[in-house]
Amino acid sequence: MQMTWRWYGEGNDDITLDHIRQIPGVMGAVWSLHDKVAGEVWEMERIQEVADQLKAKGLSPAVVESVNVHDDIKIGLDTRDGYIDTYIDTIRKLAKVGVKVICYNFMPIFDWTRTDLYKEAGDGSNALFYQKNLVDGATPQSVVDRILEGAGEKTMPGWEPERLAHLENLFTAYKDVDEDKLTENLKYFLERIIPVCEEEDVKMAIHPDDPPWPIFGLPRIIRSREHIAKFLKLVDSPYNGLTLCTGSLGPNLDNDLPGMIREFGDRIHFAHIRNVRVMENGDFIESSHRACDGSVDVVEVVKAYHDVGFKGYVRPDHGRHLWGEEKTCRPGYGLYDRALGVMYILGIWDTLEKKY
Ligand code: CS2
Ligand code: MN
Repeated sequence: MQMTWRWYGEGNDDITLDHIRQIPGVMGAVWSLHDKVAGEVWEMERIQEVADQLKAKGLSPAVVESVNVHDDIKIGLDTRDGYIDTYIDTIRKLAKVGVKVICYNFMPIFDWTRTDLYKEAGDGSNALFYQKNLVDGATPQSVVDRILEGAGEKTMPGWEPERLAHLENLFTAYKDVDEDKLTENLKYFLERIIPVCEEEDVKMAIHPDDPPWPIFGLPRIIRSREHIAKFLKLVDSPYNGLTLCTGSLGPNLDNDLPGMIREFGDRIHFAHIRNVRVMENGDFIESSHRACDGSVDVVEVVKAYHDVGFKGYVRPDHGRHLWGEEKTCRPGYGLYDRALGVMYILGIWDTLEKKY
């Protein structure tokens, strides 16, 4: 496996490339043009600029997370073809600087959803938290308000205030989109982009839904073994693959994560490894990567990757906020707990490889 680290870009992340290159084993930075909204053109000069910054520090630019998909594509509007053309243009440009994997998601309106960005964990640290009854019994607007208030000045992918200002219109636009329709629209998108990916040697890696169940009546279609098996058949090409995120699939305890890795291993291009502690009432908090701290058996997860001979990219997904860093870091993206996560994952991997 090839260890990477998510980086939000020069001037947009208080963790610098110099910090990142000092974390053992990290060979690449997972990047994006974070100021771009879904559907916008990515200029070649901007892409080249980031690739050069990474290469200057000895880091690979091979993984981009995310190139976001415009709502018109997910809803299936006539305007989708223009947005798909733009998406294809971005794939071709990214290929030119050595990008090999593009992570994206196909969740309507909301990306990952939490009710508290800084839940006290009891030891002075805090972490992202999901309280079920606050979503089940609440309006979408109240959840948006909670998240945007918690984020303060920081921008968070998937939670763009400009887009979410039109929440009611977005819900109206999605009113006829059920699971089947969303799946059909995903197939339409994939049928156009995957041939280009094959030509350019860029692998698409869809990110699972987080949390792995429908919220506010919106369909979610990448959230279980069955959904993933169906997704992979929509376009049966190695270029149509997965970002297997244990933290996103993990809150549903029925999801057998090592089993999924063994079954879908050759279609997993990007592994997000993270732990969550699921409580009896279904609430969950993000915990340290250590297996005994949460409900995801991270040791078994890494073992499964080892068993299938995983050669793809991996990153520690989110981390807790430690030692006061929540004052400066983006929610879930502090330095310390993710760095500890890297070391835990590599510790398991090296033991399995006996490369020491
Ligand atoms: C990420 C997602 O921070 C996160 O939870 O894993 O925002 C992820 O980048 C997207 O869902 C993928 O498009
Ligand atoms: Mn993830």
